Amino acid sequence: EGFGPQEYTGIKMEVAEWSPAAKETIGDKVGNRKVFLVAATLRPETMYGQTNTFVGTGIKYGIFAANDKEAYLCTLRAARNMAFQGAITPRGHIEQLVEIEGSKIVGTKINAPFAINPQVYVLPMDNVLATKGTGVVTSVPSDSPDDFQTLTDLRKKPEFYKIDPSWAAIDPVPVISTPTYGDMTAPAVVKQLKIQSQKDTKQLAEAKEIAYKEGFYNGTMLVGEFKGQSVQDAKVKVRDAMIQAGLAFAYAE
Ligand code: A2H
Repeated sequence: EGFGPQEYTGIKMEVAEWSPAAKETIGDKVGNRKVFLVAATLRPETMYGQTNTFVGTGIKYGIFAANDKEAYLCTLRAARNMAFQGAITPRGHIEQLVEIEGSKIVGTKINAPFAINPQVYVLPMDNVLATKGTGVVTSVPSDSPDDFQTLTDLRKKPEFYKIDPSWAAIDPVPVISTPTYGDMTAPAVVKQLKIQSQKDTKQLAEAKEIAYKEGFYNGTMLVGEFKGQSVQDAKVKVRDAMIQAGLAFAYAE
């Protein structure tokens, strides 16, 4: 981090069913356009194991026209970047159809590209930064310590987080095997570092580093088209396959 642009994959997750609060805010403002939540990820090869999607409840999002047929939900900052990178057309121009708070998006059901669980719910995460990526984060609790700990917190205190427990019902899915941690790298690292909650941000940063390196350098795919291949090989192939299928695009910042 810190030097040069970060190359993300923008994952397009079509809305299958809006939460009641989102439905009310949106009304007929998006017209006939299909709406996609767009998440920024550095690990497209983990999308098989997506179990939720996270937003920040205090973050302001927009729904932006991407072209005549589609609209993207992300932060205004990300939409501007997309417009300058050509992911939103016409290049350099943005049209915001709706402004919506993260808290209202929670409970929305979306289609998760390439995932073993094809439909998942939007949930709140404390540590989503408005200043990074799109403000939307795919949850892959098998391989991301932050995602695993957030899911654990949400399951422990659904009332506190104002969620329906059924939205957090999908268990982590094994996607990548690593020699040191097995089929569930993130839960193993979280346990090893004795992390208790999302608020343990220092230990979570360390866990993220360990899990990322172990997965990238030593991981093997357990599922999908590139099963049996190394993560280093599969990463680019999964990304290209998703882009080819119209389910993702390159996003840098
Ligand atoms: B990654 P970097 Cl399986 N706020 O995707 C907080 N976190 C954000 C974010 C935001 N606004 N936007 C993206 N992210 C997360 C998958 C994943 C990720 C796995 C394992 C590790 C991992 C599934 N979540 O990231 O600061 C996204 O989570 C560890 C590096 O730009 C994105 O990739 O390095 C990652 O942080 C980008 O973090």
